[in-house]
Amino acid sequence: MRPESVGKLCNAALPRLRGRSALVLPEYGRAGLIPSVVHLGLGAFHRAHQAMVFDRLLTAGDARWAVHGVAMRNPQLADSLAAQDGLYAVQIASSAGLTWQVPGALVRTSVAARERDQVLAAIAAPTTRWITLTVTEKGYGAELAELLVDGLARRFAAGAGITGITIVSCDNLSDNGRKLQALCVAAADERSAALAAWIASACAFPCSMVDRIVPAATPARLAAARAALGLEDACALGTEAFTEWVIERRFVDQSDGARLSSAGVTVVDDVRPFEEAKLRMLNGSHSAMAAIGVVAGLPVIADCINQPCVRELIYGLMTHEVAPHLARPDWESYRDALLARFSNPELKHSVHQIATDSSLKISQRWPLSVLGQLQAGKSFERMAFAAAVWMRYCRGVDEAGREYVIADPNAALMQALANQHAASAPATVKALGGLRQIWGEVLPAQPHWLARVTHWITEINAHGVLATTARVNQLTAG
Ligand code: CS2
Repeated sequence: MRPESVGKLCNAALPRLRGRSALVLPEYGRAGLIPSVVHLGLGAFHRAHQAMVFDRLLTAGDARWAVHGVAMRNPQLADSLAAQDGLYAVQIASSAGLTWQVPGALVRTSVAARERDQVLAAIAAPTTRWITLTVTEKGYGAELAELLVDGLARRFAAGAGITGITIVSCDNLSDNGRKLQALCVAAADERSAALAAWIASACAFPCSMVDRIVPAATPARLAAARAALGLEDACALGTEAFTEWVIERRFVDQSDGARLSSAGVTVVDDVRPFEEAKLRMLNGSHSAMAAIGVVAGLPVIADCINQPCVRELIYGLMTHEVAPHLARPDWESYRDALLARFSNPELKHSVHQIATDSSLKISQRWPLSVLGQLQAGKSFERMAFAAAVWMRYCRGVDEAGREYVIADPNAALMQALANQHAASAPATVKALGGLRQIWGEVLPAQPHWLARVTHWITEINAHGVLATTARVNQLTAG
């Protein structure tokens, strides 16, 4: 017998969901909402982070935060969301238990590669006030610049009375607002100096730090959504209770700052202390655990941090090698909160997901801590070990002999270098540790750094990653 068919999550199904326990639904009418925010990079993170802030603003009665979500290339999610009227369920896992929320901010979707004109029209629409972006580290190139500048040029061409847009990068890049502004202004300048000047002066590019752990959806999560809603939801996802958005006070409409604050966003003059702490403490630890987890065969972050030796390593890394160089004052409580977040058993955050694009992520996450330790004449053993595990990760085969795919634009190079030199730790370090786009200019020329990375590769090859983790802890104890 075929299983009884259940309906699909959509506007018409909302009344049926009212009254279910541990489920929060949109309390505002969605039908007449006109998008004021264009989001580029419609994926899990945006839907569990910025879209939920915009949902709070809509709930508070400010109708100007509905979202037109744009997938850059892949139509699958955008089409599934469109079939559900932009609705999806988010499972929120805290120590108090599991709750569900269906945010209602997403009211329209497009695919940039398929419906470019819709996206340009949305950027040019006078009702559009904001653009947010989660296009990942590798997204900040010519293709993005061209899309944004095409849209902004159309807006500019409308002439007198047109306002600029607040354009907010929500990717894990240091100085993300400045980088995006420079990219757009340079691309515009190739077409017209007037357009470039208008973008530079009329649009605002605040830097922002975003934080919420949002693992990619799994079939288990979709099944949990079906059980919780009594409906089919092809777009359900899971996240933690913690969420943080720190944004620079730099808006086209100055009153946006107060509005965002009322929805739980921290608006500051300088994002840097928050951004640095997040990139180096959270993301830095994540990348270290991702490499350890893949090579040692621990599938999710909670498996890694629940290994006492990994926990000790990450605690020591944050305390002794990362935090001394941060300006964020409350770093001890930030660290302790991170350890608790990493061990959230419900998240099931895949180490492979975090290891994706590692060649583009590490430069933001590790080298500045190592340089800080070098300058201070302090130990960087844990960082050297993390670098060594990453080089072992580049081989594409774990310690049990299982092969895995390295999802990275530089995968072919990484794998070739790692395997070509697998028999020699110094040669591995010379090849992979010499990649300046990852390690910068200084570290590839630091003999002590290279020697310690070489040492840990030798140890990993002899004893395995987890036993070597314990050795790093022993060496650095006391
Ligand atoms: C992770 C981040 O995949 C990764 O590289 O480190 O996505 C991390 O989960 C988020 O930045 C948390 O805010």
